[in-house]
Amino acid sequence: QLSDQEWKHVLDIWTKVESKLPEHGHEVIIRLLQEHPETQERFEKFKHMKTADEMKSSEKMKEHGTNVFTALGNILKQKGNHAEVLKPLAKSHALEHKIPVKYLEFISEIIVKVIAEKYPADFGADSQAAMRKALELFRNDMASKYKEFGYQD
Ligand code: CLN
Repeated sequence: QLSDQEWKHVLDIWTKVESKLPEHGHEVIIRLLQEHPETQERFEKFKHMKTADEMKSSEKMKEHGTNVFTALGNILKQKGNHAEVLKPLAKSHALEHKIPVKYLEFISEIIVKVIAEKYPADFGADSQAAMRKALELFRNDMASKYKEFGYQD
């Protein structure tokens, strides 16, 4: 679990992210697919895309980035009491999309990297550490739900 101070770091930086949420969400998805091409195969609607330019001009991908970042923001705002919000997400990612926890690690690293690039002055070492911890908590709780749903990656 995170301390009050750590949650404050997480939610303060998330307020900045929300000022350009669709753009940042879009960028994270593009970077994920570029850096970890195996993740692209999981997306029926994106797996045909060949270049980063194609991804950048895709409104569909931007919309997906928006959905992912909106869902993540809703989870972070629960400050760890996220069981209810997490459940449908764990269910779809385990049973429908078949997403290994490893891929959640990939996207977590990219989220921290992209925020650090966009907001260097507001995302210092303490905030980065707090965000990493929040994303780790999210992943651990996703992993336990995966088990409940009988999904092994
Ligand atoms: Fe995801 C769909 C939130 C990481 C693969 N994802 C969705 C939806 C989200 C969402 C909301 C739509 C509703 C639903 O199906 O459920 N995803 C998140 C959040 C994270 C996340 C929050 C982590 C921060 N998702 C991932 C990855 C994984 C993945 C670990 C592969 C690489 S990143 N997600 C999917 C896929 C879909 C999806 C394949 C279905 C997309 C579609 O066809 O519409």
